[in-house]
Amino acid sequence: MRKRQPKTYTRLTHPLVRDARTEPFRRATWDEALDRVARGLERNRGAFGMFSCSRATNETNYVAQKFARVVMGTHNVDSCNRTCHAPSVAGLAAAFGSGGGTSSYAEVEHTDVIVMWGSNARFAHPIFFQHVLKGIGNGARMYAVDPRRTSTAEWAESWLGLNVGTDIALAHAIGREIIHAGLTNEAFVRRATTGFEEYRALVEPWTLSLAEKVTGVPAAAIRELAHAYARAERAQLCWTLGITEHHNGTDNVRALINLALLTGHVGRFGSGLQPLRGQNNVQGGGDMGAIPNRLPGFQDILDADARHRFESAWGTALAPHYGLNLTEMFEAMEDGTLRAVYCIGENPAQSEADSEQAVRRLRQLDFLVVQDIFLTRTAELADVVLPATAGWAETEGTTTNSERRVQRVRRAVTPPGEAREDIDILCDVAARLGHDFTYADAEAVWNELRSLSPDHHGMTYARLEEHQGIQWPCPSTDRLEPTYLHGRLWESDPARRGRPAPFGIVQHDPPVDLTDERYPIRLTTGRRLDSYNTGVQSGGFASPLRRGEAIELSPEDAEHYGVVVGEQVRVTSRRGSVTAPVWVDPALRPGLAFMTFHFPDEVDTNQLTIEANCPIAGTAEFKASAIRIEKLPVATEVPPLTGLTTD
Ligand SMILES: Nc1nc2c(c(=O)[nH]1)N[C@H]1C(S)=C(S)[C@@H](COP(=O)(O)OP(=O)(O)OC[C@H]3O[C@@H](n4cnc5c(=O)[nH]c(N)nc54)[C@H](O)[C@@H]3O)O[C@H]1N2
Ligand SMILES: Nc1nc2c(c(=O)[nH]1)N[C@H]1C(S)=C(S)[C@@H](COP(=O)(O)OP(=O)(O)OC[C@H]3O[C@@H](n4cnc5c(=O)[nH]c(N)nc54)[C@H](O)[C@@H]3O)O[C@H]1N2
Ligand SMILES: [Mo]
Repeated sequence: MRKRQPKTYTRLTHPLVRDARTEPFRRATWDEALDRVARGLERNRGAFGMFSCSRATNETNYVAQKFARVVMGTHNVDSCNRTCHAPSVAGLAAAFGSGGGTSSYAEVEHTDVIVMWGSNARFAHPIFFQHVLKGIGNGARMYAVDPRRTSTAEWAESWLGLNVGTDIALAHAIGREIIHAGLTNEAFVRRATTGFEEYRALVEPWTLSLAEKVTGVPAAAIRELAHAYARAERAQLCWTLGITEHHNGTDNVRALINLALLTGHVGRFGSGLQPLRGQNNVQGGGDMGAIPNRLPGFQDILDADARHRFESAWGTALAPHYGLNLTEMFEAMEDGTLRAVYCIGENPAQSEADSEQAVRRLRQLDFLVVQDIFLTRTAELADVVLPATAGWAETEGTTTNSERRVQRVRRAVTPPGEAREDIDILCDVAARLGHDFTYADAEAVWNELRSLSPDHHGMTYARLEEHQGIQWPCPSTDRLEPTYLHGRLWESDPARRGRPAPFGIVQHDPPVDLTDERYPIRLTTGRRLDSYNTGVQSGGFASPLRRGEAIELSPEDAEHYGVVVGEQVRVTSRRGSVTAPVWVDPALRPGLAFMTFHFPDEVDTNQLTIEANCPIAGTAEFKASAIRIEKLPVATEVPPLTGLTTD
């Protein structure tokens, strides 16, 4: 039987328009397309939202948020960070006042203990993982906390295979064990934190045996991790979506930060907290203000001084309140208060939880413009589609990785057809709406940002070149700061130490979508090494080393349901139903299933997921749905088993 070929996306080469959504697109000139965008936005003033692209440059993100705030008069601007690491930013900001990861990649090479918590970095952050491997080579011990025995976990000293959504229970038990074993860093706790007594009372009920019952992790393994982490001279706690993509993602993050506060594993070289960010420039997008609550340089919109600086630089009044985040923008589409969206390099029709609902809401818009490099499923819903150059290799600018390092990117290849740079397109629309957004080049955008963001002030293009990237904060043009954050917490002088970090008082709260007799299996979703997000940028090729979507089951469940590799099953959640072939993976424990969302054109996984959102960060619980599976009559062949994509 023929292998399923992933859908091929071809590059957009010219603008597309149509008069009605029922009509096919027709090719248009840039002038006509941009006029239509201007008209569509103008008539929806006051009901507008901007989705900004986390693969595009900092300069694009800066201009995109400025467009929303200055041209459209709204803080409704956001990006994929909302579906991803918004809880990390919120949790870190609540504890330390800044949402960035505290350490540098290379520090994992010079540390004693590395905890990879809900993070499959071997697949999703392979460059960082090279540093982890060097650290292990240098003698560091690595612990993996993940419901699946991932290919990251294969490298760990110990794998803590917890039940999905029980991370707070596990973290609290570790905290309690550290306290009871007398391993608290008392001097640090006293000087640099607040709320310890409340925290001690909070974790007290979480004995190792209660935690074992709730999390499924043997008490001895919890104890071992607690002792290793607390006794280590230096320790790095790294986490990703296994922590954040939950209805209580920010609470999860706070529970992990508590462990660093308890042991003093933050604010020193080799000790810190690393939320490995997702897309190449999602850190930068947020730093540039493409989020609804911060101006460029992570400056709070509610801070009147900061607001006034931007008001005088931009010559416009800025509302003293937060805008809607991505999740709230989708809700506002439902009730009709958001009627126009400018979507730059996002594919929410396939990446949002409960995608059927997301598509229905996008269809309800009065006007949708999509600016992308491919004709995505989201673009297929649009009124106007604008072809952009790729932020990678086709555009000048900078991006910021998850160790806060700003690096130059350059145009190395000629963009296809009539594709134009994201910034140029935005500036042309701004002009049509009466705003002069003229910039000579990307560097001019960057210099405007530098004049408004103290954290970026010292990073001229020339210096970025000279140092091969610079990490923020970089306030001065003649000095570099330490490569880790919050060293201040170790200062003996209280004035220099600044605001102490509060312990997060957060409770264990299981997933919203409960398993029961009708939906007995816990489905978690995530990534594979050989594919990228909704597959737009990685679809289009099949090889013997690559397989398409599958529902991955434990050997025990496969036997229980009487299904074998390649057999088609119906997978049903409380939201929807899809058909997918079975894959059997010994990395899974009974009762747990795994799917990616890389092949939504073949199997739309997000029809199954639940839009249960973290109330603080707005991130959906992609990591925990309840499903059932039913065997289908016809067997279908899937590509042969390979080591590469199994985890
Ligand atoms: N190859 C590849 N690399 C990528 C991407 C890609 O699509 N492909 N996407 C990029 C993006 S946008 C992002 S955000 C990152 C994501 O990078 P990761 O977060 O590492 O990737 P995921 O596979 O989504 O999830 C990580 C792990 O969380 C585990 N998990 C699920 N539920 C729980 C839970 O309740 N608790 C715990 N502790 N763990 C749980 C899963 O089993 C999974 O192994 O990857 C980036 N890099
Ligand atoms: N089930 C499930 N769903 C998930 C997740 C999960 O773990 N499970 N993870 C969530 C996460 S972490 C994320 S980040 C989201 C990702 O969600 P999205 O960001 O919506 O998905 P991508 O496939 O990354 O889409 C990126 C788009 O940007 C375009 N693009 C790339 N470069 C440029 C550029 O320079 N300019 C412009 N204009 N466009 C460009 C690409 O062509 C592509 O269409 O998915 C979320 N959805
Ligand atoms: Mo992400």
